[in-house]
Amino acid sequence: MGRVDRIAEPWGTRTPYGPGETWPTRVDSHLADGLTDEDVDRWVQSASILHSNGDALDIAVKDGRIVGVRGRAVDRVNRGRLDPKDLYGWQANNSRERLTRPLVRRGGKLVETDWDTAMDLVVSRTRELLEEQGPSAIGFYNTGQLFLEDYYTLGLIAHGGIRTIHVDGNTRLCTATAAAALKESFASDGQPGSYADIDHADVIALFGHNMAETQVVTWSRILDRLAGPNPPEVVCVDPRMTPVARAATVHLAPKPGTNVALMNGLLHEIIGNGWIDQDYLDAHVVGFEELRERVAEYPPEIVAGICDVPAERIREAARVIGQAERLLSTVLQGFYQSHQATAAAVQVNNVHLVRGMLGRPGCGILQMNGQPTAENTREAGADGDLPAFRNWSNDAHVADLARIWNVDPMSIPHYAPPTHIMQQLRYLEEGSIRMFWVICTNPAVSLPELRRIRSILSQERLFLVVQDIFLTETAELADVVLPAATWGEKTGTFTNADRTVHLSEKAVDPPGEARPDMDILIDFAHRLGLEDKDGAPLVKWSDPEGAFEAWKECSRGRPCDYTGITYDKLRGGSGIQWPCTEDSPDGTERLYADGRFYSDPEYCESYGRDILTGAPFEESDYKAMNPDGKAIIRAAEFVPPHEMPSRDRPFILITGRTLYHFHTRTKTGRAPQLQAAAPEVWVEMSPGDAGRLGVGEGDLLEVSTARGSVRARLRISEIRDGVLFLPFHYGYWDDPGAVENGRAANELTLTDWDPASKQPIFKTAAAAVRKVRLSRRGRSPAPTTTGSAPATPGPAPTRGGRTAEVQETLPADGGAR
Ligand SMILES: Nc1nc2c(c(=O)[nH]1)N[C@H]1C(S)=C(S)[C@@H](COP(=O)(O)OP(=O)(O)OC[C@H]3O[C@@H](n4cnc5c(=O)[nH]c(N)nc54)[C@H](O)[C@@H]3O)O[C@H]1N2
Ligand SMILES: Nc1nc2c(c(=O)[nH]1)N[C@H]1C(S)=C(S)[C@@H](COP(=O)(O)OP(=O)(O)OC[C@H]3O[C@@H](n4cnc5c(=O)[nH]c(N)nc54)[C@H](O)[C@@H]3O)O[C@H]1N2
Ligand SMILES: [Mo]
Repeated sequence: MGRVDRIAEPWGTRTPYGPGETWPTRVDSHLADGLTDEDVDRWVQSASILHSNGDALDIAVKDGRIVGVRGRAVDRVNRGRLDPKDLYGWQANNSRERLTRPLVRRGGKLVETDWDTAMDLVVSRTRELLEEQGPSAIGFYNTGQLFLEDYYTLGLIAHGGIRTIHVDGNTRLCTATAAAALKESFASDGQPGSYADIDHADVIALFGHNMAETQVVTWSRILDRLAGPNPPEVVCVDPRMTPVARAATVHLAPKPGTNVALMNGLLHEIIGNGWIDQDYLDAHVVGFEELRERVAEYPPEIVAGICDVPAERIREAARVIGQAERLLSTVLQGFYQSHQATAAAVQVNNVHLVRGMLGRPGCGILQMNGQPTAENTREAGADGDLPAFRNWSNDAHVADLARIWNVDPMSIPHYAPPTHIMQQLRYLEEGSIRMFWVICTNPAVSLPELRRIRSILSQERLFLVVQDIFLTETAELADVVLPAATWGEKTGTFTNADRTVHLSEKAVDPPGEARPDMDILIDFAHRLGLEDKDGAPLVKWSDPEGAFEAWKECSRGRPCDYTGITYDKLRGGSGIQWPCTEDSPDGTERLYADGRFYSDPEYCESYGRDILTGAPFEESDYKAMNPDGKAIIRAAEFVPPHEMPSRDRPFILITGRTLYHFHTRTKTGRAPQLQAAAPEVWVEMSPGDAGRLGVGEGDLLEVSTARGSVRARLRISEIRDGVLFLPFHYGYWDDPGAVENGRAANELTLTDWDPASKQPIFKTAAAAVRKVRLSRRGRSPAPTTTGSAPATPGPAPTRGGRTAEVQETLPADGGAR
């Protein structure tokens, strides 16, 4: 039993273990200052909501308020551990700045009102638009942070009730590429691997994934393997010296935007050296010849020139991956948020297919999620796809969904692909979308090219509805603001990146008149009078468990089959991995264990796309590949990023995260320990570049691109030369004055996306740097414990102090098992 400052030591105490052993437990808990376990009235089961890891926890309640959290030792995902955002982030629930009443715009200002007034306004505007312009005047933009039950309700209302094709989630910015890459390779979404693969792998490769900061607990699992006997080798592909890079056996730091060339180089070596499983390829895969021919054009010397990585290092990485016996790969935003996102992510799948490394312990692919419930956005169809991975271009799938919803198949829009958010923005700009309902996302900070976003969202002719828990930068622009209840204040389920479903129970009442998102949506549907084809209410449930039971029927027989799960089964024990059915009542650890894929043309979620142009394939093209039950290899050539550095803008700008904050900081910015650890935006630059520019630690710099500029203090870090990094967490809600000089990284990013997944490019832009002011004390607000660690010691180490102390209970203390 020990107390650890988890701001200073985010990964906590090591519990080493060896290959094939069970990861030991370590129970982390943090309570409000001065409280002990004895003070807690009750513990309520839940899971974390500030990343996709799915760490199971119990919420501590005292006097009707949340007062802390404790990890759940019984859970397969975290075995008791929690990350700093979860340990301290719950404090935001109790913030006095929570929205407690609906707001409507009157005379240019947002004023408080009652629910009837606000909802009647939304309903009457919806009705008008449906009559005047039809369903395509209405767009929904939601999130990866609601619960499964919310999404399924939203998908039904938007697709089956309003009948608009303009539905997307912020998952477009997040995991659209994960979904796209899985659809290309395996003909359906669905995470093949399991976190338990970490226990068995002898090589773990992380592609554009700073897991140490973004899935902190899963990284602790890798650190525990690294600290134990027979540790795995780690390969890291990231232009920054992240904690992952520091722990790596081989670190490749490519020029941003060159991932496809790098992957082709690795595949060139793997195939050239015969590190392939020909039997697996013959039995389970189509398309290998095309890949062999394509990657023949990418010997390490050529790739070294494109990526600016030594050829020998590429060979070394290929050797480690090629000779692995149990390879686990993870992929995230360094690959997904770039111009060839799907093409690059698919090459990681290809490595596993050519090596026959899927479906066995230690052999897994994690095309990661980012947000806590992004998986459910995709499953339930709130990202625009049809629920339960149904194929919108397969009429039989549409008819089947219509049967479940009891609507006419023709009323479910499927004449074209769902409108992704970047296209919706265009329609908003042109004025064909007139009502835009934003739920649980903050686009005025998180979308690219903010000047444009602000101008689109503040148009007079647009009716903007924002459903949030705080008055965000986006809510400030709304015509109606609906106050939501959130995690801890409502019940529901959600699914993490390795398909583990958790139940999160209501622990406390929401503040004021705030209401659960699902209740708001159902209220809207009833007020609008949405009906099924027999005139009964379209939405037939009124509580979360009712929604879950309805969803189970929708998922029956599909890859994400939930029919074997009940709320009761999720209570008390561990989360459960789908598919979970009568035949697999304990869930399914790994997909594709039998080498059979979901690619039967009648069953598959997608007929695929050209991964370079995004053009969808027809059913006949797909059938011609003969993929029935087999996985599909798709090769891709490298294409340079669209915006390259120039004389005027010589740097490549990348953006991303720090361990201590979540996105636009509406929650973590209100948790004192987290906010203090990373209080203000900074910019990272290499020692070489700083020397050439004559700037030093803490100097105030202006970073500018063709879109705008941002002022940030300098941290000289071990990022590669020629590259700048900005965290994207810092908007304007806690510093409105900063708009003038720019503080949000997305002032700088560009309106452009991957043609296949439509995921925007947040990880390459050409930028210039100018010195604004020298720092007297040489202080930068960047954390020292993370990817932003200083290149040379000096800056004061990031510490949390007494209020950041966390109780860690180790197996040796007894009781934690
Ligand atoms: N602490 C924290 N954790 C989070 C979140 C958070 O906001 N804060 N958000 C959650 C969400 S929604 C998401 S999506 C995930 C994101 O998790 P990650 O993808 O791990 O996070 P990022 O910082 O966006 O990007 C990862 C890395 O990509 C690298 N990179 C940039 N350009 C390139 C490139 O061209 N090639 C390669 N190979 N790498 C590149 C960056 O240097 C960065 O270290 O995190 C989740 N977890
Ligand atoms: N430059 C740059 N931009 C990026 C990225 C990047 O790496 N670089 N990453 C992208 C990625 S991967 C992501 S996921 C997005 C994230 O971008 P956003 O989704 O815009 O970020 P959040 O701050 O998580 O916004 C969630 C909002 O929902 C509110 N909220 C929280 N809980 C609830 C609830 O229960 N109900 C309701 N109704 N509201 C709630 C919060 O207060 C907050 O305003 O950013 C993207 N933008
Ligand atoms: Mo994300």
